[in-house]
Amino acid sequence: MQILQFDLKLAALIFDVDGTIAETEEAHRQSFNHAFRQEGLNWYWSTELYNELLAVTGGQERIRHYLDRYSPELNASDCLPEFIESLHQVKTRKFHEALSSGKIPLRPGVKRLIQEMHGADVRLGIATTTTHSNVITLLETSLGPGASGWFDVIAAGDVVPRKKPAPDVYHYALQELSGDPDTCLVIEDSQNGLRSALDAGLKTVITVSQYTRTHDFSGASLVVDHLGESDTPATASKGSLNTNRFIDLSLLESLLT
Ligand code: XBP
Ligand code: MG
Repeated sequence: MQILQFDLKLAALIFDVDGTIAETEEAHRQSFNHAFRQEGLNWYWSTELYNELLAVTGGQERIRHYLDRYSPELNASDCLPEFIESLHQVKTRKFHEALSSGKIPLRPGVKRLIQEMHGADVRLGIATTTTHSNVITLLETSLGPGASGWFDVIAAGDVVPRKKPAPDVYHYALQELSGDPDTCLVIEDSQNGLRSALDAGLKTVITVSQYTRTHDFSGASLVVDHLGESDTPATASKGSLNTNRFIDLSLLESLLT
């Protein structure tokens, strides 16, 4: 008896933001340090320390984790939540300046793949722990005015109670896309993001980024250095690109079966 193998069509593609759409974490780190200086704090997050702190997602949660770890005496203060929130607002304003300067380019293949999905009526989503306004500024600056409207859902920051690696943000994005997990895929860059997507039942492609080269990507359907362009081929460190030089709709659909 012949078993019919139906090729599944991709219904939705969900992108992570930081490290996936663009290499933004270095700008985040510099924005945090700007806020600390501006508020008269003698805190400094080096790249080595930031690499450790990135295990905690969410900028406010990261500041709180830093305090717990390095200045626990400050935790007694009962106005700490307001202090952290105002410090994070200073940081976010500085990060918006960095995004608006246009100096943070999209990673290879991101614009090409988003445009291909848009043209093929594959629904687009965003699932990120960063602040919602950061996403809008990044998309409108790098893809053009109105580009955030190409996305059927932009699930960001505090839209869910628990940030990555909890699956909440991917459950939320999938619900908003009214998608079937079997016909949706995720593009991520980090271990926390991969855990979040997998625990939401979503197959995931990893594009390794500046701060995630040593992460554990067990469970990913494919791990590549970037999404690739015709003149900048992608390289897979897990899984196969077949004869493809870059990630496109046909290769993504081959991962669904
Ligand atoms: C990465 C994060 C964010 C950023 C900082 O988000 O964990 O917290 O590091 O941005 P993702 P905020 O990879 O899920 O896009 O300060 O706005 O949180
Ligand atoms: Mg990320």
